Amino acid sequence: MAARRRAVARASSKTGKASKARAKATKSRARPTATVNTTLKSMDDGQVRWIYQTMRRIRRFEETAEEAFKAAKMRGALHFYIGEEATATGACAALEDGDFITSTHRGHGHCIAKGARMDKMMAELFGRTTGYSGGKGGSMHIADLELGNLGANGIVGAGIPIATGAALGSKLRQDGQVTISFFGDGAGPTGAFHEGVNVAATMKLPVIFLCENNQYGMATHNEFANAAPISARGPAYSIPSPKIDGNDVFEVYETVKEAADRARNGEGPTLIESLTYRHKGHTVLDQKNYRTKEEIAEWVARDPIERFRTAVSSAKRMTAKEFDAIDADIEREIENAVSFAEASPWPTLDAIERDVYAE
Ligand SMILES: Cc1ncc(C[n+]2csc(CCOP(=O)(O)OP(=O)(O)O)c2C)c(N)n1
Ligand SMILES: [Mg+2]
Repeated sequence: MAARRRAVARASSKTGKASKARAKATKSRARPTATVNTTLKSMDDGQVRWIYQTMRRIRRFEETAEEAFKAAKMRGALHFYIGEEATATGACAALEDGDFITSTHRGHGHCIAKGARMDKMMAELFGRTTGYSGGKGGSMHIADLELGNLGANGIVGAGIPIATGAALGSKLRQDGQVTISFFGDGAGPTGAFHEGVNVAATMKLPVIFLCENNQYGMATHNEFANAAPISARGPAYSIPSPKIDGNDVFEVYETVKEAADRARNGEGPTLIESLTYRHKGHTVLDQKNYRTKEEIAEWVARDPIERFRTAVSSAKRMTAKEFDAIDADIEREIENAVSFAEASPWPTLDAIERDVYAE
């Protein structure tokens, strides 16, 4: 027992050193202001507002869900996207109505960025019948086919072949629609990744494989689990595979827009590695003892929402008052979402088998 404890202590001190070294190696590489401004100039005021609104909605939705969880108002697992908001938001900003996404277990951000209603999402987390899955699915089972959201997914990597299938459908229908598959670095080693990407590349399907490399799959560092970086894999499938700063909403937007244009022009898939970080643990219950305080602080300092606010304020596209007004609107939306969820009924026992089998 003592020997095991010593081994664990040795391993975690090694992890700590590696984590400190990584924090040093990933020092902020902010893009030149000129590049940010070019993208910002190409956006109209509505788009700029939408990006801020969306990132703030995601953040406040999750902070509120965490409070509710800690107050024992909801059960199950919650995986927070806080810190990663720029990736879903920049990506969905580059899509058109009618395009599709597949999501993951860490899916609140994808759902909100694709236009999901926060009241129906909150009700789902609270386990109420008015939720997206009638209160029986919870956080990891939110889909909205009308919005083109083909669903969150608790199985790591499982959204990848679903996205390939959706893109095959688009190619056959010639509907010009594009699908984004969001997945984590932890899906890199799965068979589903290789099968899904290979079929899409072979058939030149209109799909974007967007890896959110938040650097950890549970407590495992991505470099430990993946033999080669995700962005090094494009040549193996003869597709582009750029690596981008996933906390820079403008860079995400530009990269996904280019990939979507390629897809719509029949040039096939793109694999994007979006480097980001989750501020919180793997789930709401994570002890976070596999990352150093320094590493977390380094990434919190690169908060995508703060970076966006700074860029937009310096370019004089929005004033502090306008930002604050959006924040106040979102507070009201969140309060309404919680009231809606709390006032909604629980599923009844006789509904327990409904939706399990197709009727
Ligand atoms: C096929 C499969 N294997 C293992 C798990 C358990 N599991 C849940 S989340 C997770 C880590 C996923 O890491 P990543 O893909 O990087 O996503 P992140 O949580 O970092 O967003 C694992 C291993 C699972 N849900 N599905
Ligand atoms: Mg990860």
